[in-house]
Amino acid sequence: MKKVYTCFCVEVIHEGHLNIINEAAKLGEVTVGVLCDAEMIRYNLFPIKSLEERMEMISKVPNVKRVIVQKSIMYDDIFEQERPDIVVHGDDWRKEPKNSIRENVLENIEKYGGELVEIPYTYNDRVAKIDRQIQQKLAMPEFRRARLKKLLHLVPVVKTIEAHSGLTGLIAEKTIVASEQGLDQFDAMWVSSLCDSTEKGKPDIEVVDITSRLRTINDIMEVTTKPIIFDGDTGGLIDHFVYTVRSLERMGVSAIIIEDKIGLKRNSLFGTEVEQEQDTIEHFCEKIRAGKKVQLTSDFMIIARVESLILEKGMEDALNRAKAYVEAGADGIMIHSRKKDPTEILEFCTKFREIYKDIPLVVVPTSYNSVTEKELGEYGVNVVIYANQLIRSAFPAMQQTAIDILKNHRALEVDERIMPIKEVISLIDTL
Ligand code: SPV
Ligand code: MG
Repeated sequence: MKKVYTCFCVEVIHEGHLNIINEAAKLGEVTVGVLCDAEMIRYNLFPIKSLEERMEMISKVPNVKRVIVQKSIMYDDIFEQERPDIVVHGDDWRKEPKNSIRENVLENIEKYGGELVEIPYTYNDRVAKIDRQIQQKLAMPEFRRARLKKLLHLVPVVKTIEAHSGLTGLIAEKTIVASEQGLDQFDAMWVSSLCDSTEKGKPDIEVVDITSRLRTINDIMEVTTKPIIFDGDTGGLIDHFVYTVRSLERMGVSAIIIEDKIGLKRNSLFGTEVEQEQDTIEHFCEKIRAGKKVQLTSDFMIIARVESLILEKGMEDALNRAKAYVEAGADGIMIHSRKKDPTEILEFCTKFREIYKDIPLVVVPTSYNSVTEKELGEYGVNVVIYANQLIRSAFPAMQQTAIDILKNHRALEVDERIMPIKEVISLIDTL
């Protein structure tokens, strides 16, 4: 009997999967590799069922002889371990970025021998409906809200990118790249006060009211499934903050980050160039406690943002405040800096981790942007937020196009570098 291998990263078994297994069984004895959770996430498939449940589901399918865990989306370990005679896969992996997995299989076949058999992919209304049902489940508030806490256990660093509209939400949701190590994508979205305000042509001073901010979140939620971390600025008055917590939690937002400033809030990247007042530890702790008291689920997180380094109050102040906020019930700490190099952030992380091993740490490497996610992870960072790069890339591109049309009195000159209309209209899926 030939050893036939196929990998599954699915939540339900539909007729297309059964077809692949049945075809594989005609070629020999079938082993199915079930992709582990961490790799499912990198593949942009957040697991709804646990690994054990997925393995059990597949082991019940007729014609499956063995079920094993596949630990990487790439097949190197599988070839080394299993030496399959035949790898079977649906033929839907020829386009980017999935083609890198296909190439990896072909490279391994060249190295170890074997054969690749591709089965025509089944796509019909029934299969499409199942795909849509899974997407819908992922988008439901209960599931989306809980996803951030799950991610904190599943990935080394939660890679988070800002979204300020449905369109940027789609970019955060769907962008996926391939490298030799496998596939990669963003894990979560940051609804930045800076970008949400900028998008509306307003300064980042809490002038965009909460109703409007919630509408932005709703636009993003309509077209995405990934978890949302909301930039709650100062959180406002405590009496108002509790309502914000309730609204966000009900919508399915996973976390709010509030910063320890009071009065007219200005963007942190101004630092001490403008007047900004830090809240007292006592008052800010009261706000955290009030928020924690009203939330109804254990999934929602209130993360406290320490502005001591931004306001040049020193490392000791930053650490004291972080400790006080954790003791008041904060589910995580965000530490911010506007220095060009990450030294003070890394020092804070090292010292914080000496006290708290597990409290999530969040950073926003806008100024100190040479540091990598991996390096930050090694210092105990759990969430890295790319807070404003999408709006900063869109704005100059749009501005240049406006300038060029004005200069040329026509749009011909800009046409080459802008997205073809055909692509724009097919960018958005219809139901
Ligand atoms: C935001 O994105 O709005 C933030 C991060 O709060 S920062 O702009 O760096 O203050
Ligand atoms: Mg902000």
